[in-house]
Amino acid sequence: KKEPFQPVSMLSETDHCLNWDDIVLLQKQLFQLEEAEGGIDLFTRSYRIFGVQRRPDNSLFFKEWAPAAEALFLTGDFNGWDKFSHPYSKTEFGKWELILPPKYDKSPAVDHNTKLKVVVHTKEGQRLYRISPWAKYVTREEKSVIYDWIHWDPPQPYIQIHPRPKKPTSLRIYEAHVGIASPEGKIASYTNFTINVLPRIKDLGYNCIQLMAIMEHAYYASFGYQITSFFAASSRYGTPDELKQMIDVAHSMGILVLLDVVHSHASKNTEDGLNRFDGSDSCFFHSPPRGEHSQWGSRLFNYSSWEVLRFLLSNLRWWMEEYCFDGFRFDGITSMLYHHHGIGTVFTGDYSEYFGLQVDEDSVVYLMLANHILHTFYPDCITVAEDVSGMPAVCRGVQEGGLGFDYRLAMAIPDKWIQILKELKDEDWDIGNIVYTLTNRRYGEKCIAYAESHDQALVGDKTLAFWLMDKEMYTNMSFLSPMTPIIDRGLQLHKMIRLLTHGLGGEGYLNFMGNEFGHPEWLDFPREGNNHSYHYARRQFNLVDMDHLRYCQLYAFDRDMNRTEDKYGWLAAPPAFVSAKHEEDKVIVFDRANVLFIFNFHHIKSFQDYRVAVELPGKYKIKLDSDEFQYGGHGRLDHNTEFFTEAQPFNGRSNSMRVNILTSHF
Ligand SMILES: *[C@@H]1O[C@H](CO)[C@@H](O)[C@H](O)[C@H]1NC(C)=O
Ligand SMILES: *[C@@H]1O[C@H](CO)[C@@H](O)[C@H](O)[C@H]1NC(C)=O
Ligand SMILES: *[C@@H]1O[C@H](CO)[C@@H](O)[C@H](O)[C@H]1NC(C)=O
Ligand SMILES: CC(=O)N[C@H]1CO[C@H](CO)[C@@H](O)[C@@H]1O
Ligand SMILES: CC(=O)N[C@H]1CO[C@H](CO)[C@@H](O)[C@@H]1O
Repeated sequence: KKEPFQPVSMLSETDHCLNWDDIVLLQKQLFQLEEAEGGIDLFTRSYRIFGVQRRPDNSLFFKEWAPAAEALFLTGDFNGWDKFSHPYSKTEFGKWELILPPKYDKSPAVDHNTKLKVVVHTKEGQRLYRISPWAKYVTREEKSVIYDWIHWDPPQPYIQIHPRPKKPTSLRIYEAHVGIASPEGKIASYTNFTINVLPRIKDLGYNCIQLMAIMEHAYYASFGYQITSFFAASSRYGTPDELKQMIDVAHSMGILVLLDVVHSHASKNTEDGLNRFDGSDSCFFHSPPRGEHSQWGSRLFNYSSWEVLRFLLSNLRWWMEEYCFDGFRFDGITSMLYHHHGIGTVFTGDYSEYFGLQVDEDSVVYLMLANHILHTFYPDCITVAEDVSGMPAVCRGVQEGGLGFDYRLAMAIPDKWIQILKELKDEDWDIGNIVYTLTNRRYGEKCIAYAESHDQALVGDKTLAFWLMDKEMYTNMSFLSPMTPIIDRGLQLHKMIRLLTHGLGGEGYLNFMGNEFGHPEWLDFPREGNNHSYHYARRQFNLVDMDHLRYCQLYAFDRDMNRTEDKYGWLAAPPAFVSAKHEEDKVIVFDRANVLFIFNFHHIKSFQDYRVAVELPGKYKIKLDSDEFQYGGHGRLDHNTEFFTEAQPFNGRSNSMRVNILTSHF
C-alpha cells in the first residue's frame, strides 16, 4: 500500500524562492488532485479507467472523454463494423461509458488483436471514426494510410523479470532510434535492437539509452516528434511485448532506458491522432490560434484542463508502470515555457527573458507537477529537459520554484563545435571561447554535455565526422591505403572533441547512435522528397565490424573513454578546475575527479617539458591517450612513463609537473 501523497513542503523564506507564484499554483493543483477522484495515485493511473479495460468477469469497460460529442458508438471486428449497435452512454463532465458483457463462453466480447474504432457523432451531424486517445496499440496495414486501433490483451503477456538498475551517478547516454538501428535500408525491430544493438551499447560503456520515436507517430519522417497515439508503442518495430523484452534485457545489462516523451505538442492528424477527437477544435488543445504551433504545424495542449492533466500525467505513469522505463527526456520544453514558443526569439541570458508575461504559467505548473509526481512515485526516476532558452532553475527542485528536472541538455555545445568546424581554420580556434562554452552552465543545475546528437545527423546538417572528413570517408578510411592528412586530422579531432566535451561539458554525456564511430552518412527518413527511400534511414554498424576500416578505432576510443569515466567518475564530480587555456599554444589543461586532462589542439606544434598544474601531489600515469595506435593515433607516447609532481604552485594549483604534449596532427 502506498503512503498518502505528500504535497510539496512550503518554504518558509520566500527570498530563496525563485518563483513563488508557481509554487502556490502547484500546491493548488496538487491539493485539487488529491481531493478529487480518490487521490493523485488513481488520477495519474487513469489508463486503468479510460480506453478499454477487461474486468475480472471478462466484461469490457470502455470510457472516453469527448465533451463536444453528440453521441459515441463502438464499432469493430467484434460487431461486424456495425456503426449503431453499441452506443456509449453519456455521464457527467463530457464522459462516455460502455460495458460489453462477456460472450457465452465467458471470453471477452472483443478478441485480442482485433480492430476497433470509436464513432463520434458531432453536433453538426458529422460521423467521425476515431482511435481512442488511450489506445495501447495501433497498427497500419501495408497499403492503408490510416491506423487502426487494435485491442491488445495477449493471453500470455511478456513479464519483465529484471529490476530497474540502480541510478548511476555518472550518466552516459546512448541516444537511439530503433527503426534505423540496422545497416539495412528498412525498418529494424525491437527484437533486432535487443539482439544486435544492446550488446554494442553495453560494450561501449554507456549506462543509459535515450529512446526516440517510441510513442506512435503516423509520419515516420517526423522522427517521432508528431505523436498520434500517446499510449501506444510504435507498432512499426513490433509489438508492445517485444518492447518490454527489449527494456528487460537492457535492465539485465545494467542499462537504464529513458523515453523521449513529447508532451509539448501533438500531431494535427484527425483520423489517427488526437486532433478534433470529439469533433471540436479544442478538447485536448487550446482552440486556435493559441492551440496551434505555427512552425511545427501541430496542436498545443491546454495544460489548465483537468482532463489534459489526467491524460498527460497518466501517460507518464503508463510508460513507467507498463514498460518499466527509468525516466524521460522531455522534448520541446522551450515551446511550452513561453507563449512565443521560442519562435523568432534570441536568448541572451538576461533574466527579463525568463520571467514575465511571455512565460506560459500553465505549462510551467504542468512541468512542475509532472516532475514532482514522477520523483515522488519513483525516487530514482531521471528527467531531462530539452530547453534551448536556458531558463534558470529548470533543474532545481519544485520546492524552490524550480521545474524539478534532474538534467538539462547543454544545447550550446554542439552548436559551438559546428560553428568552429564550419568557420575556423585550425590556427584560429578560440580556446578561451571553447572552454567558456563548455563550462558556462547554471550553478547547481546538472547538464548533459554532447558534441553532437541526432539533430546534427539529420539531412541538411552534418555530423562531426562529416565536417572533419567529408567525402574522404568513402575512399580513404581503409588501413590498406595510406593515411591522408584529412583522415588523420579528422580521426584525431573527432576523439579530442568528444573527450573534451565528456570531461568538461557537464554532469552527464550523450552520444547519438553511430556517431561513436564517425558514422559516414546523414539521416534522411523516407518521404516524398526522396522517393520514400530508406537508404539514409539506417546506421551502418557493419562498418565497425570491418577490420580493414578505421571506424573501429573511433569506436574503441569511445568505448575506452566511457570505461575510463566509469572508473574515475568525473561526470559525478564537481566541475573541472581549468588551469590552462592557452590561446597561442592551443592547449587546454584541467583536472576533475583527480584526473588530469591535457589537450593540445595546435595544428603543428608539440611541446616538450610543458609545465601543467595539478592539485594532488604524487605520481601520475597515462590512462587514456588519443594518440594510441589502436585509436588511430601515432603511438608516440610511452605509457610506462611516470610523472612526478613538484611542489611548485602553478596556474592556481598547488603542484605542477612537466609533460610532453604532442600535436595531434602528424
Ligand atoms: C534483424 O536482425 C536479423 C539478424 O539478427 C537479420 O537477419 C535481419 O535482416 C535484421 N533486420 C533488419 C531490418 O535489420
Ligand atoms: C482550457 O481548459 C480550461 C479549463 O478546463 C478551460 O476553461 C478553457 O476554456 C480551455 N481552453 C480552451 C481554449 O479550450
Ligand atoms: C524519384 O524517382 C523518379 C522516377 O524514378 C526520378 O525521376 C526522380 O529523379 C527521383 N527523385 C529523387 C529525389 O531521387
Ligand atoms: C591515399 C588515397 O587513397 N587517397 C585517396 C583519397 O580519396 C580521394 C578521393 O576522395 C582519392 O582521389 C585519393 O586517391
Ligand atoms: C575502467 C576501464 O574499463 N578502463 C579501460 C579504459 O580503457 C583502457 C584502454 O583500453 C583499458 O585498458 C581500461 O581497462
